Order: sequence, then C-alpha cells, then structure tokens
Amino acid sequence: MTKSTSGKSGTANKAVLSWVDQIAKLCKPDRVYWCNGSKAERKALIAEAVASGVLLKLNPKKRPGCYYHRSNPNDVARVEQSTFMCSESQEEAGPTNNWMAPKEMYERLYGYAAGSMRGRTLYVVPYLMGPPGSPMAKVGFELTDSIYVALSMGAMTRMGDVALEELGNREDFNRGLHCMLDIHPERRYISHFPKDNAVISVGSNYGGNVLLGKKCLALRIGSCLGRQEGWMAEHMLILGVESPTGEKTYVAAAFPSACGKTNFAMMMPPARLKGWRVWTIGDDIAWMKPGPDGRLYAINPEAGYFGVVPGTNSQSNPAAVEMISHDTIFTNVALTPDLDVWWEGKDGSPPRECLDWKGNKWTPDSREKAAHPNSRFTAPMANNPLLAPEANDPQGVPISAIIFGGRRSDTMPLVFQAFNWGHGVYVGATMGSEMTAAAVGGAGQVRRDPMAMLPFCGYHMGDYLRHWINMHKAIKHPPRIFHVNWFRKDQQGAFLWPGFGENMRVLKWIVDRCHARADAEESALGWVPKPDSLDLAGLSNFTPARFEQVQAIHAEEWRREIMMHEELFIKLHTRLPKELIFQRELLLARL
Ligand code: SAT
Ligand code: MN
Repeated sequence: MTKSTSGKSGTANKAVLSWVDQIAKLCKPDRVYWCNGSKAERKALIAEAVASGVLLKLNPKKRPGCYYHRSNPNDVARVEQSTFMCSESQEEAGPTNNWMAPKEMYERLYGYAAGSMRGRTLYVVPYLMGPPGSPMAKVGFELTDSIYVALSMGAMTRMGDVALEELGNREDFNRGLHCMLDIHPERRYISHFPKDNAVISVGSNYGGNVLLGKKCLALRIGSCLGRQEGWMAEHMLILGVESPTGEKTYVAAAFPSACGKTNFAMMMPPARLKGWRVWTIGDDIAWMKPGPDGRLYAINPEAGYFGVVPGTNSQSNPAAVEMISHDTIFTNVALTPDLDVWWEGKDGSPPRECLDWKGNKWTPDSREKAAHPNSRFTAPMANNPLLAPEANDPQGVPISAIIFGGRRSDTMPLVFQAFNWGHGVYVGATMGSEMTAAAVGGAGQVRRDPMAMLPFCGYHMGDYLRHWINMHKAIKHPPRIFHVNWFRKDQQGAFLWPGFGENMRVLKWIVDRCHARADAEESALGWVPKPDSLDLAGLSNFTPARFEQVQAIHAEEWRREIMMHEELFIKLHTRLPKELIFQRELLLARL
C-alpha cells in the first residue's frame, strides 16, 4: 500500500474508495482532502483553521501549542432528543432510544446532505479505535466538512495511515458522515444504522454529536457489535492501581457524563497513602472481552480525552492541569486579554475582565458564567503524565473490579460491594444520577441511567441487561462489582466526602477486596467497609460519625429508590431479564 501524500488517498481499498466517491458526489464539496495523520499535516490543518477563524492561537508563552474554539451558542452539548437508532424495527431499538425506519432517515439526511458542501472541503478522516494490532480494534472513516472535527479526531483517535494499514482490503469499517449544514437545531440529527455499521450526523459541530468514533461508533454501534460478537462496549474509564509493592490491579468504572470519570482516571492519591499510584488507561470508554485465561480484558478504544474543563484545578485533577497546559484545543471556555483561557474553578483568582464563551465582555460581577459548564478540552492521551504504557497494549488489561457510580445527594452510600455478578448487574441496571450539563435539558433531576449507558446503548436496554447477565458464563474469573457515590450531602447541603484524590482511600479498599485482604460486613445493599476498614488517617474532620452518615442506609429513602427502579423495569418489561426481578425481591427482603 502506498502512503497518502498531501491530501490524496493512500488506499486501494475499493469499498472505501467507492463509498467516498458516492458521498462526494452527493455533498458536492469543492475539494476532497484525505487525512494521513502526519505531524506536518496537523500543522498545516491548524494553520488553515486559524486563517479561517475556526481556531484562535493562544499565547504560546502561557499555553504552547494550544488553540481556542467557540461553538455556535445553540450547539454546546449532546442532544438526546435528536439522537436516533435506526434499527430495522422500533422494537430492536427499544423504549429508551428514538427510532426512525432506516430508509426514511437515509432519505431525510441524504436530502440535507445533498450539495451541502459546496464551496467547502470534505475531509476524509480514517481512524482506528484501539491499539494497532489489537484483535478488538475497529476501523472507521469520518467524512466531514468540519476542520475542527478533523483536528479533534486527530487528537482523539489513532488517525490517518495507521487506520488504512490496519483495514487493508477488508470492508468491515464504520461509515461515518458529518455535515455541519447551518448548525440549526431543527436540522440536527445524530443517526445510527446498526445493520450498515453507519452513522450520519448533521447540523451540529459539538464533540459528543460529531466525533463519530466516540459515542456513535465506540458506544452505540459498538454495543450492537459487542452483543453480536460476544464482547461489551461500556461507558467506563479504565485505570491501573499500583500498590506500594508494585502490584497492578485494573479497574473499570461507569459514571454518567460529567460525573468525574476523567478526574478519577487521573487521580493523584494523597501523600498519606504512600506508594499507591493510579495510572490512566482510558477516561470514557472501555471495550471488554473475555480472554483465554478466563478474565475480562479491556482496551480503551480512544487515544485522547474530551474532558469537562470547569472545576479542573490542582486539587481536583493536578495531572490534567499539567496535560492541558500545552497542545490542547479548548472549546467554549473564557478568553483572557493576554490570550490565555479561564474557567470557573480554575486555580487562582478570576481575571478582572475577559471574554466569555460567547465572546461577550465578562467581569467577576457578571451574572452569567464565563466558561460554559460543558466547555471542553481536547488533548491527546500521550500528553497525560499518568498515562499507563498498557494503554497501547493490543491485548488490553485484565479487569479485577467494575465500579458503578452516580451523582446522588442522598440515598446512596459512599461505597458498597455487590454480593455476586447477578447482584452487581442489578446494581448497575438500577443506577440513578442527577443530570448534568453534558446533555441538553433536565440538569439536576435524578434519572435512571443503567450502567451510565442510557444515552449510549444502541439497542433494547432489556436485551443489553440480558447480555450483561449472559457474559458471566463466558468469564471464568469475573471482576468484583462495586457502587460508589462521591456526591452525598449532609442536611446543610455540604458534601459529606472530600472526593478527588481522597477517593483513593475508597479505591484502595476496593482493590484490597479484590485481593481478599480487606474487611467488610454484610448490609442490605451489599458488602460495606467496617468503620475501621477504610484507611482514613490524616483526613481532617472526618469523624466516625461522618463515616456513619456517609454510609447510612435509610429505609424511607430506599422505599422511594426501589419505586424508581420500578419505573425503569416497567418500561423495559417485555425484555427485562427475570434475574433482575429476582434481585429486586432479594433486596426488598434484606431491607
Ligand atoms: O459530549 S460527550 O458525549 O463526548 C461526553 C459525554 O457526554 O460523556
Ligand atoms: Mn462520556
């Protein structure tokens, strides 16, 4: 195979060439540019984006290699109401997805796409999800008229020739089309065609809607492929915990969007817990498959992080502060007069004056936020000082623990361990969380979000839970399953648990449980730490009474909680695994 040069195709793959040709004929761009993923190309594309005003170069003394982007103010988060699973039947998509018949959706979106790239460039972005040579890796193509997307895909995936080489002459690649159109919410559709392994996204330029390798391929289409092929596509971070003896234990954790996955995956433990370290494998998505030794192996299909900026500081995530000090694209944060960026929750005091995310003058007296609550950084994982070398291991890492967690001000204790796999699936299936700014609408309301996959499961959620139950049979040594809640509050509304790096104390208990060396006692919810089994030394103000409070199980709260489980179960009833109803009965009996 020849390497691509200066925007020309570097592949002889007929299926790829004819599909790109078909889309170019439809969209009618002035120019088709094939990305090869080289450093020189990135430099040239950045220069082009700066020249056209898509990116602004930030102060190279303060933030070398960093660029600033502002989105259309109507386009700042995922839009679940515009996200569709176009399966063959509505029943396959299930009650938690929007559905339209594939034919109807293709007609509508090809209608919008027709001629929409006149006067523009079509970027052909080949990308690889997963380490090169991994049996779990998948190839996708994103055809986009957004240079911001082409550049972001370059940071978020293994982009360019590496993907062409991996694909060779095979035809099993994901076909992704992205047309910006006029960024109008009425013409905004994020549509998935599982039977065709295809995605069409129009009318948006926001990451979660348009970086098609991420939520669209790695989760929605990925979950459909995983079910067919016997693996799991999950909305989970992956981290490695190194103990003082050098032992490494790998953990995957599912929290909903904007609930701290990136912070947890890049955690810096408190000095008290000497010798304990955390290494990042991934911060958002895990593809997991049983290995020949009977353990569950995980890869991070991505190669970069698209993280929430506000609240990032030297206490919440010191490694991220370092990571985004260079070679990062910032979207929708505030811009200071000296061409640096600012956001709520940044270290230091706010600037006396700056431009907010919409470009309006902002001062500390302004009522509006300077940075959008869902403003984001895009940074390649290679810039993470805590990156585990195993993030590039084609075989992935063996997972010892799976953690579920939500954002809950009440009801849920800091930590408990499920009694077994079936119980753990119930715990994940009934997860609830207060909604965040990562999706449009409803912020603050508690909703059921099974395995943090509600917006990302590409097929009937009842079948997905059945797949989880079935996977147990394929995993001889299944991971232990836990639930955590960093967000419980006291009566005054203050957080009961300090969170961030101190979460290492909980993680240490979890790891020690996996190695059968930590104490626990039985509760109605599962195994819980005894008052002295968490290492709380050096944690000021954290009294035994506070531990009781953060672990408390209140009967009235749990009656309400189980009623809310019911709502989800009724919605899924035609395909809900009976095992989960059985687990619910057991929980009721224990309570
Ligand atoms: O906006 S994204 O979907 O990429 C991030 C998230 O919501 O999890
Ligand atoms: Mn996410």
